[in-house]
Amino acid sequence: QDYTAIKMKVLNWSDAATNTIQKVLPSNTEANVYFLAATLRPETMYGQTCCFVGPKIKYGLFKLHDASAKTGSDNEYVVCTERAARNLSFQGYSAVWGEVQKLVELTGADVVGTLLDAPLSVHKSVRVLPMESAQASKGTGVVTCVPSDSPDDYATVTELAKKADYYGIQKDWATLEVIPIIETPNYGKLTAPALVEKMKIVSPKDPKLAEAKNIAYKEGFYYGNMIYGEFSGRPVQQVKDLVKQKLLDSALAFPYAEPEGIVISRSK
Ligand code: ZZB
Repeated sequence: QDYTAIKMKVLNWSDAATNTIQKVLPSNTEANVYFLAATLRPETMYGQTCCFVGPKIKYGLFKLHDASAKTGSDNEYVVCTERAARNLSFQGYSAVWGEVQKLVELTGADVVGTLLDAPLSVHKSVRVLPMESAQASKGTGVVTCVPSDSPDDYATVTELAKKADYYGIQKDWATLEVIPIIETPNYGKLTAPALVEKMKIVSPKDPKLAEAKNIAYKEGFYYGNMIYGEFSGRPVQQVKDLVKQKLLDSALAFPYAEPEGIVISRSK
């Protein structure tokens, strides 16, 4: 699987993570830390409203080395799963090939509430929020949330807003405006909310979400037109690579490949 790894820069750590981070990265080190989200849909980045982590998933803070010098300075760190860090180390993103440099371990629950800058998003900053269905064994374990075009994301933010107290978050972290960015002939300007409603999906655990996701992928890719941003008016098929390139050129993202069926990590 060829993902685009999106660098969502930390602006302000959650209370629970602040001390841990201070110990390994004192504030005078001027390090840039990013939550690293793997996406297959770079053209939707305009609509990011939050960043999901699995509350029980173990993440690490890893040193990011930039072989191509394309990812910016050499004082960069990423939050992702150890498994993803290992994959990154085989793709030229660690100082020594195949070796990871872990500074500290964090659980998803620790980082909920962290404030991030989401590249290209219409929203100035977004929060890290819990997603029970986030998978540790896929991508980086970090998922950027685009509720306009991802049914899973829409179902999850709806649930989080409804039960903010239960999830230990502030309601307004989950209620950022859902911006129309892609129009599809069958589902209009907000494909994911339209699908969730039409298929009567009421929870992020609904098994119908798998089918909704497939439909949203196909509709968006084959029939979607951009209605937001500098490529507005053009088909998604044309724009996908242009947005990706724009992110790569500005060092806000880099290519991240996931070897299918190959287990590199020794941890579970
Ligand atoms: C932004 C986005 C916008 C995404 C969209 C999808 C959609 P796939 O096809 O199964 O490989 N994702 C990435 N990693 C994880 C994870 N560890 N756990 C749960 N979800 C994850 O799925 C790739 C997509 O699943 C990624 O692309 C990411 O969400 C999510 F409008 O990034 B996407 C119709 C989907 N639309």
